[in-house]
Amino acid sequence: MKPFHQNSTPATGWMMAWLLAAATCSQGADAPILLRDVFKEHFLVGTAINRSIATGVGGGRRAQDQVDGDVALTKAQFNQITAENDMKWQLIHPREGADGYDFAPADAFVEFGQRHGMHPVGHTLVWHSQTPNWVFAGTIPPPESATGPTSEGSRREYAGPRTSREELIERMRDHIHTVVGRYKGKIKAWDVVNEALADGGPEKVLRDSLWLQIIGPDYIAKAFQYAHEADPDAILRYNDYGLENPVKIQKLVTLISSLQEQGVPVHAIGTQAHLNVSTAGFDQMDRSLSEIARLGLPIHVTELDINTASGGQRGTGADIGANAAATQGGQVSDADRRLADAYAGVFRAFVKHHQSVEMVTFWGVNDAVSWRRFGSPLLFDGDNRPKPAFDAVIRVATEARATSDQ
Ligand code: 9MR
Repeated sequence: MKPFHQNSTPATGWMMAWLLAAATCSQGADAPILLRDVFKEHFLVGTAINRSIATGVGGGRRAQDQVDGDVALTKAQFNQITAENDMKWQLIHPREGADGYDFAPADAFVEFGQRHGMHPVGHTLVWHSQTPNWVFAGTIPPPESATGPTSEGSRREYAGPRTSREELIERMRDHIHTVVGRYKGKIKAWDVVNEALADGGPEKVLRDSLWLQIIGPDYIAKAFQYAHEADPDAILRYNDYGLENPVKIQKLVTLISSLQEQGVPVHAIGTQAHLNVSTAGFDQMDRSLSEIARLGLPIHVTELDINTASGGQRGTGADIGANAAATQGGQVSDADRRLADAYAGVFRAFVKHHQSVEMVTFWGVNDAVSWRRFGSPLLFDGDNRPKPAFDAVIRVATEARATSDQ
């Protein structure tokens, strides 16, 4: 029995009627076609949402009518939501101390999910990125090796005097207990540790983050233990990118098997699936899911998108530093058709592995709000119109139902 159940929300209002009509498959069906419905026998279908969608307030990059459209599309198509940014440490806990939390945007996100019968997922408790400096700061001088660029070659998070192992553990425990405790029973799944695996060759398993340097490798087990203490019923995920790469999958197996041997409460694997149109497809995803499934845990596809920018066709990284370059250069030729083929392939793999895959979350509602917006990586364009990739994904569901009815 899968721990998540499906939920549907009635559609109301002219905006919804328009969206539902627009989202009807171009092959000419009468009823509106909704991702959350067509895959309801297989997995939840979700999306990351930004603050404008959660609060319904436009005015930044998206005008009010565009935000209204984004909200309507979210409510119509998806039954699960993830906070794209508002639960990251930098935003929810920017300052030290009990008064240092800023819960309002995260509360709005959770309420949005509750109001519309969608499962809200928490992202993310412990990450090397988007963690404010005060978390790592103290009086211990940093080692000399910590003053240049990181061994990952990316921007160093914080290079000043550091706190002690004991104090950082205490800060992490306070953060996790407070945040998970606040949403106990409301948020059913959490990304507890995000992107702790190193990129590159097999010799280094863990990313050389400040968490690792100051606490040591047991920071990961401790984070899961604290989250479990705060909400024993929550599904606790380990989440990472690049799990299409056999070397990275091997590191995942090393890390998770070791946590399992220690009895650490890791309940699901999150595979981000930030893919590229030249390599994404059935074979790549089938191989990746088969390997991850060997850990015996449910799989959540947590941040799905497929980049069609020609500058982004190498590698499977989700490092924000590399992203600017990865979305340059215009789109690959025949991008819409290639995107449709790639999405059809990965969804065929999700359906094949539906015993393991409990949830598939797109990283954004439409191309205009995507972190990779120049790579037009999603199923809906900036006006919330379904692209050929939407039709291709729906066809996979139709074929899967036809096969299971035979
Ligand atoms: O989509 C997010 C973007 O708005 C933020 O600026 C960025 C900051 O690091 O994080 C993006 O989301 C990331 C997610 O939290 C973790 N996996 C990689 C995602 C894309 O960078």
